[in-house]
Amino acid sequence: MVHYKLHYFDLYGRAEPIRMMFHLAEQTFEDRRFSFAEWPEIKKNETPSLFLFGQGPILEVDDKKIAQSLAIYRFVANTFGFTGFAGNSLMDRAQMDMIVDYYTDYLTKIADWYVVKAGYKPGDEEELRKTLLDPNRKIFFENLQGFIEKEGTGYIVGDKVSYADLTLLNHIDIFTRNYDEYLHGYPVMQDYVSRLRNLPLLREYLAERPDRPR
Ligand SMILES: N[C@@H](CCC(=O)N[C@@H](CS)C(=O)NCC(=O)O)C(=O)O
Repeated sequence: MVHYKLHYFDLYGRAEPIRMMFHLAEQTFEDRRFSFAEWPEIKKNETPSLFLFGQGPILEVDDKKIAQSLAIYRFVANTFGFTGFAGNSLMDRAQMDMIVDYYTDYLTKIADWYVVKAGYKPGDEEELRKTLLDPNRKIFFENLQGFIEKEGTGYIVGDKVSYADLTLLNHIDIFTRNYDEYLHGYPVMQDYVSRLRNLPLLREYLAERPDRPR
């Protein structure tokens, strides 16, 4: 049996969609979590033997290691079928990759707000929210709402929960913990997220997982 071990901070962050997929696939895995305080020592001792590029997450699959969260998402998605049922096409996969790549562009644009909000850097959070986050959020959510409505299945692509849905869900989950009006004014996003949260195995996981701010 294949042994999976995930190494990451004790946060949702970039690792949570991986944890969600393992849970939805009912696949056991080792979930090694460490604190910010422990990280410098771990990084010094385990780079590059484990942390190939000196960062997490890392997924160990037996004796192989995968770095880069999106590469891990795609590997786990392809392994467990979260890219859709067997009949789904390479085009569906490209659409999922497109959505996730678009999401990472958005994250890059609004990162200055998030680092201030999360307390990683000093700055005027309210000002950054008004001038940076809100206008970019509007474009991002209006585009996503268009995709969700056009697809008409409750999922962003196809007719089955995919790694793209879980990436968006995790992002929205983290951001609403930091900005409780994050989805206000975006009813299609609200419905979409609440449907995802209520998928049977996911609802159970979300209720039982450790509660983390980020
Ligand atoms: N592009 C990488 C970015 C990885 C990354 O920035 N990891 C952060 C945590 S979210 C990290 O390990 N930071 C600690 C460090 O750089 O020393 C990915 O998607 O995995």
